[in-house]
Amino acid sequence: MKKFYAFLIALISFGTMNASAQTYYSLAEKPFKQDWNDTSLFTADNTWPATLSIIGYKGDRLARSGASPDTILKDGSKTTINITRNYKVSSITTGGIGEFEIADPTIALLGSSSASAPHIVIYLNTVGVNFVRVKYKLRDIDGTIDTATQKYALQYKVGTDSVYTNIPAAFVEDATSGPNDSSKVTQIDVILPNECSNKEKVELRILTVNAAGADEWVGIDDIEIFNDPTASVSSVSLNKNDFRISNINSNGIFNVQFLKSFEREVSLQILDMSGKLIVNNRIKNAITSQVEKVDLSNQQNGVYILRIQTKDGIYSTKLVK
Ligand SMILES: [Ca+2]
Ligand SMILES: [Ca+2]
Ligand SMILES: [Ca+2]
Ligand SMILES: [Ca+2]
Repeated sequence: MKKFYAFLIALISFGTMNASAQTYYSLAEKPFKQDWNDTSLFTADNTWPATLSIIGYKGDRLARSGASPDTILKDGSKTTINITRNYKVSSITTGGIGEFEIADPTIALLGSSSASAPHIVIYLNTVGVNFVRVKYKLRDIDGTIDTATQKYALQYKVGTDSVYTNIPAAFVEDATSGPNDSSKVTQIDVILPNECSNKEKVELRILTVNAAGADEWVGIDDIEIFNDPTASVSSVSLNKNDFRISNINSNGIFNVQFLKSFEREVSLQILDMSGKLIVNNRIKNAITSQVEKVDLSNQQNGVYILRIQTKDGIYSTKLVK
């Protein structure tokens, strides 16, 4: 019996050690950047150096074939850790995660029956950071005859959360072109929800699922994650002419009018300058001319941030009450 308890304790402490061994990259110190252009980062297959603060998983049995990755929220950290180094061509058909030493080096994911939901997890410490902005490129690097509808999702998990939360503005319906084409690049640019701010442990997951038919390799490249302290007008990726903001009375009632229609869900948020979320509206179908009222009449006079996130990017501006 004693032996059994000793074994249990050993198991528990091993589990704890394992978890704490991960390096949560401190964004307060400096921006996180990874372009994979150093082709000597990986020194062994299936090993992700702790200094990367990224681990790739095969996601074995995490999703059924053809599922949409935004619906897969289960943790995948018990699935196989995977990276195969030094690929030179995209004709490789082994599913999982590859390091490609091509003209612009990158890591890339390929779904398959065994790699049912390949993904990478980025480990972050956001203490001292109010606005976490995340940018990366999804690159079709697969110029073979293979062609699939290769969906991609971005998700987050905070602290001891057991499941991930999906970020609709970062969802991609198909990151690939083809057959016989590898030109498509999709730029993702989102600011994380406020619950990801000021946390010791934030896990970001970029995931695809084994698609119907022969999957295509998609690179996850030029990853940049940084503190965007004011989320100011200079950092927008949407055209300011897509919106008309009007202050309809001095009590802090504003109208936000959409001057174009947006596909999928749009989020409209108001934050104070400390990053606290005051208004969080999710708009299912934003259509041209639609008006959303924002009521700050119960708030103190001051400067607020209006942030609109769509699948096409972010629009952000200041509101003064
Ligand atoms: Ca690169
Ligand atoms: Ca290499
Ligand atoms: Ca392709
Ligand atoms: Ca497939």
